Amino acid sequence: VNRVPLIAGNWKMNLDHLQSIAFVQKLAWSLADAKHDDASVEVAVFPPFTDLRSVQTLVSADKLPIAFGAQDLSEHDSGAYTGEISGAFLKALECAYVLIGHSERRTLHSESDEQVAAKVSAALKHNLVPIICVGETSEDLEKHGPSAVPVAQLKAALSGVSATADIVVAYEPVWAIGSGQAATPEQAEQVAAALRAELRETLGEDVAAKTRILYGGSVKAANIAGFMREPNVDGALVGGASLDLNEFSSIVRYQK
Ligand code: G2H
Repeated sequence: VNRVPLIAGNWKMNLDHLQSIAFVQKLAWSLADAKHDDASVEVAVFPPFTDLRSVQTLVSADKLPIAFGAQDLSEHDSGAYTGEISGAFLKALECAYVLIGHSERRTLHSESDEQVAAKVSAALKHNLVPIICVGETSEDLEKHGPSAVPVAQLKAALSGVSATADIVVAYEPVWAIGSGQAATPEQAEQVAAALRAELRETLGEDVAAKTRILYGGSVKAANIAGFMREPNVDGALVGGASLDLNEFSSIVRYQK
């Protein structure tokens, strides 16, 4: 199975409105300059909710080869949920993807495995591709070894998922996020292989073979190639380095 690599930029709550729009336009120019082929590497950005409409307008008006998505969604469809954004709203904005269960959501907003699973189901119901984020803390790593916690998180997140679902998994060790201390490609591969085995067990061979597994945590232009050489790593979820156009463009243009 040929899995098209995905390079995804998680902007978190960083770029303001004008910066977001300028970034997408410049990224498009940079991809065009480099004769980027989106059939060989898919590029996606994850702006704050408030910039999704503007990004959609820009991308659709100029048919830019840039996918986009939201950083979170509500597990509910509609109703009295002040401040929440539903999958239906995101689909109406033509989002392709939605990040679910990023460690910052799990930690700072106490998102449980159950809530992550409910959000995954909500995303699929609205035809959004969930990017299911999993990862262990350094204490987890010491106590349980490299893949136990990410695999358990994935298992929980898949509880309402059917064997035909279109999903992406992102392995982001918490100790590597924003720390400058990325995992080694071998560490990423070891966990990615365990996550693929879990997909095989839970959803079957077809989903396991087609699902892209990303590595995230201090990815930059200088280390992307090593991750992309690993057979079970199919792309990257990039935080800090996705805010710098040259750095992000270089990541997209990685050479194995
Ligand atoms: C992990 C990652 C992006 P960074 O949060 O999701 O961020 O690349 O800054 O470690």
